[in-house]
Amino acid sequence: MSQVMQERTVRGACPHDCPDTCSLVTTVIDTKAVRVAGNPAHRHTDGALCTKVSRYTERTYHPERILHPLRRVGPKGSGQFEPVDWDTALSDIARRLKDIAARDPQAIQPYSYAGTMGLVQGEGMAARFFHRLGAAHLDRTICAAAGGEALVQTLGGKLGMKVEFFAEAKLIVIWGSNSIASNLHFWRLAQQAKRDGARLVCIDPRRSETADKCHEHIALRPGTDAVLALALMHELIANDWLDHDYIAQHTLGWDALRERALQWPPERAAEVCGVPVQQIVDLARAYGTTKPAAIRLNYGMQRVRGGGNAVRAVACLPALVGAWRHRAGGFLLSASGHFPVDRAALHRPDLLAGRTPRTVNMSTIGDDLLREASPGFGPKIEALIVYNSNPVAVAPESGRVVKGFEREDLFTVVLEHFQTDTADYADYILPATTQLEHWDIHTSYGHTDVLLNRPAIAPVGQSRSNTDIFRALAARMGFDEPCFADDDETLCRTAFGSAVSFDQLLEHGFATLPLPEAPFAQGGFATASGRCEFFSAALDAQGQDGLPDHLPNFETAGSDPRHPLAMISPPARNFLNSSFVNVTSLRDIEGEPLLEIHATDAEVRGIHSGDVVRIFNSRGEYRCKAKVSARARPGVVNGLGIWWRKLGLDGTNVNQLTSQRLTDMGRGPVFYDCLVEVERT
Ligand SMILES: Nc1nc2c(c(=O)[nH]1)N[C@H]1C(S)=C(S)[C@@H](COP(=O)(O)OP(=O)(O)OC[C@H]3O[C@@H](n4cnc5c(=O)[nH]c(N)nc54)[C@H](O)[C@@H]3O)O[C@H]1N2
Ligand SMILES: Nc1nc2c(c(=O)[nH]1)N[C@H]1C(S)=C(S)[C@@H](COP(=O)(O)OP(=O)(O)OC[C@H]3O[C@@H](n4cnc5c(=O)[nH]c(N)nc54)[C@H](O)[C@@H]3O)O[C@H]1N2
Ligand SMILES: [Mo]
Repeated sequence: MSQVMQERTVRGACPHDCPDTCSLVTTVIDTKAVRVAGNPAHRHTDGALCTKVSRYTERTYHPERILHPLRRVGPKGSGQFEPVDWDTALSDIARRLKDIAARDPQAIQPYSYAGTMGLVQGEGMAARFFHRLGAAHLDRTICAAAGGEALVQTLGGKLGMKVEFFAEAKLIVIWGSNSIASNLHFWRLAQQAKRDGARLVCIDPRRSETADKCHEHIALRPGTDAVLALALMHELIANDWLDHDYIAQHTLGWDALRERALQWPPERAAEVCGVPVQQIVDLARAYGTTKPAAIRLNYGMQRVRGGGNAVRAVACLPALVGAWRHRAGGFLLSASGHFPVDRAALHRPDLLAGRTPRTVNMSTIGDDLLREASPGFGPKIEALIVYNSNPVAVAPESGRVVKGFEREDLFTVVLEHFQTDTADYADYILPATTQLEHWDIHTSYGHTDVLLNRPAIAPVGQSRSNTDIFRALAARMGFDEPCFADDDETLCRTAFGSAVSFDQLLEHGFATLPLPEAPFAQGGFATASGRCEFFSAALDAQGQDGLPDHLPNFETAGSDPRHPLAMISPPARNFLNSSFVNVTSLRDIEGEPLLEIHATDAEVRGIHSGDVVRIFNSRGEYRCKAKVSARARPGVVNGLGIWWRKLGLDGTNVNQLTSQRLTDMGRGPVFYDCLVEVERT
């Protein structure tokens, strides 16, 4: 007797922290998702997905998926757990949180980032829960804080070109971004422009996959982008490749910026950046004389001390040449400021009822977990609720982070799909649903469409969505405000209110924001002055330099003879931060953790490809295999991440070496501002 198989498709959204935010079509047979594909009807996705997300079913049905709540039985970090039922887990967690909250709710620390970018499974119900509790706030700085603040201070928000028009540009500068790895759908547009005759220039210390495919690669030293931008300005001024009219009408602080830029002739900049003078001169000529010219930044350049200043310097360039006048000219780092999200309705800060809890910076969680109570800091952190993040692997200076998570007097709850490095340190692990199993609604930072994600299958095992877990915890804490009864579809509708048609989202899976084709063609910047602020009065008032400048790295090459090499640790193509590292087919493509090192640096150290090396500095050490490679420039080693510590050679990863110092703006981390030494073991 043959059974009739029920096949259907469900439209969704890729939840991952990537500028592309793809529209997904999941094929379900009976109750099982069998295929996840890109939606051909969504222009930006164009029916294509990256290798990672096309394996999404492998992740969802992974044999190591956590399927029921787990309670710790071994020592912290040993990863030994026993299954418990939901009722036992939730009641015990609520009891522990109530005890702490009775003393001071600020001792309870949420810790979350962008495991899912969804507005609902992100902070939708979680923020309500923590606001009502009066828990500490988390400053979510780990990725984009410096660049984000720089955009706010220059353009007035996370605003920029509409990505689709890059296809029409005649010059595309890809600056601090490995688009092929981390922004694949943008790369398709860049290729289209290239076929139509555009010149592509890549600015990156690493000879990335993207650099390979551009006409020109400028391999500057990490943390020297502001210098390069100022030298470009110098040449624009010297050759009068300026749009004087645009500058006069739509910018602020030109005379002062001009003076600063004139201090950076290409010869001086070339010394600091470690690149040939001619490359700077040629790029300036191309940028000054090609129309339309478009710059695609991503976040690579802002993970150093002067990251905010660097982004500001680059963000000034389009106004100087009037590139914004054309829809295919200008600049894009993030588009997320275009979305009219009603965060107050979603997050309900009114539940704080006048309380103003302290804020802990996620980028210094290592130090902060080890801090005692003090008047400046407030109470010692007694409980940590982690969701959508894997801090033990991704936060800087993991030696300190691990020490913090090891504290016997810290109560840690981790909502996860897998037993990550962080989950190993939990007192309770709560099994969370994946994107195929829950509702959500998404903005994007690389395009300007809203996407709806509908559940394709029922929760796997006993997993529950983040929202469901926080609703259940709220009930056990006795929080009886009606907002804790909102279901996920209601939360999806709340995110944009009437600003976006929910019917359209239900029907198509996405909705395009009605935006002008060229955001600043007639000025109209979102700053206080309405102009592109070369000079920022707001920064000046904070005691910062009001003009963009070069702030050398904390750890500049040559400053420490014991640690002469700079290390950067950008994303691996087949992982998404530390997500997917446990998906076998993707890990097989990446192979193993590697350190790319230039032949000259390898030779003086007697290092050959395949040797196990010890990478070390004053913060710690980490072992992996070396790969002698032209992808590394002299003086800079590349440790592509972010591997799970427990899958590495010695139970650590690159973040054992990175520091907890913070960027000039936004209190962000400085992952790529890190000196090391490397030796053969
Ligand atoms: N496949 C894949 N895609 C991803 C991710 C992933 O892990 N894997 N991560 C996602 C996330 S969270 C983010 S934030 C983005 C990150 O992606 P991007 O924003 O593109 O930023 P990074 O990957 O940090 O760095 C991009 C490039 O900047 C270079 N770089 C390092 N230091 C400097 C510098 O000082 N100056 C310049 N000009 N370049 C520098 C690096 O070598 C790298 O090639 O990508 C997202 N997409
Ligand atoms: N050395 C170095 N370190 C870095 C970086 C670097 O370039 N170099 N990049 C930094 C950057 S840009 C970022 S954004 C951070 C990223 O750091 P994180 O935001 O922590 O990202 P992931 O490592 O992907 O971990 C996300 C976790 O969330 C889980 N998750 C996904 N969806 C859900 C869900 O619906 N519910 C629950 N409960 N869990 C879910 C996943 O299983 C995964 O383990 O790392 C930073 N760390
Ligand atoms: Mo990120």
